Amino acid sequence: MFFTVLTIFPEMFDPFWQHGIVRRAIEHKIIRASAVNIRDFAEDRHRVTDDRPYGGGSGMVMKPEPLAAAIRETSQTLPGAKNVLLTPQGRIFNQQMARELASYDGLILVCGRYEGVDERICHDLIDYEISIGGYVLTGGELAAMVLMDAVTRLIPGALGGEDAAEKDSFSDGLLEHAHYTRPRLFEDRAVPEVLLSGHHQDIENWRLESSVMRTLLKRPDLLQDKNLTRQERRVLKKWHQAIEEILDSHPGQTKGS
Ligand code: 4FV
Repeated sequence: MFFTVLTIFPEMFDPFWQHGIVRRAIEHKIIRASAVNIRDFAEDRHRVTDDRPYGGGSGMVMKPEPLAAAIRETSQTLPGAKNVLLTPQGRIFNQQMARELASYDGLILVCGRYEGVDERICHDLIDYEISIGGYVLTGGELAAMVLMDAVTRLIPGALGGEDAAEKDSFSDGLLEHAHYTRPRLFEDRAVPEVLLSGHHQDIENWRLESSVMRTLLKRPDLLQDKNLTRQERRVLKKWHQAIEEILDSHPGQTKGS
């Protein structure tokens, strides 16, 4: 995977590329990443990349010429790459989209600043408009980092263990199970015994139940939109049964009251 970021602040990406799994992925040539300064494509001697909005109003807009030149020049060096504009108008980024983007050889990430980019850039030069959330940032750079981070960890070899990403939250449409590590006892809170048992099937069953119940409690919407497996249905039925028994064990109180 080859990431190229188009931005007027390329230096913002240095610390991002020098730490953790992204750094390791670059060192192991699992990904390649570079930042291109849009200013380098501005024709005028002041290398201006923004101008006042037609129709008046506050703020500035990113000029189409430097952006178009930067996108076209970079696309030539990255055949088959998809052009992504980070913008609040985009589809909300999620794990499914991260998997889709990770399937390409290259991604050109266009980072807006000011009020945004001239609309004519979106028409012919952008394949994906993506938003990382329903809020407004001062620039697309942080959104580009979020996207690169989520996509990088899905590139085979980036996470070390081959299947690590398969066990992700959202990989099967559920939140991840609870995680524990040493010490066994922390402030009088013990690690669930089953995790110390070495009994892999019991541990797997516990983790599935943990995932299903955490998803039910924290993100029930995820359960609504997914096809439940037989095991997941069995977990929900077990808890449904338990709740019914509790309700039945309170005589005098009618169903549904
Ligand atoms: C944004 C988002 C975002 C809008 C104007 C940059 C800013 C400024 N990008 N997800 N939310 N971008 O707020 O991706 O140009």
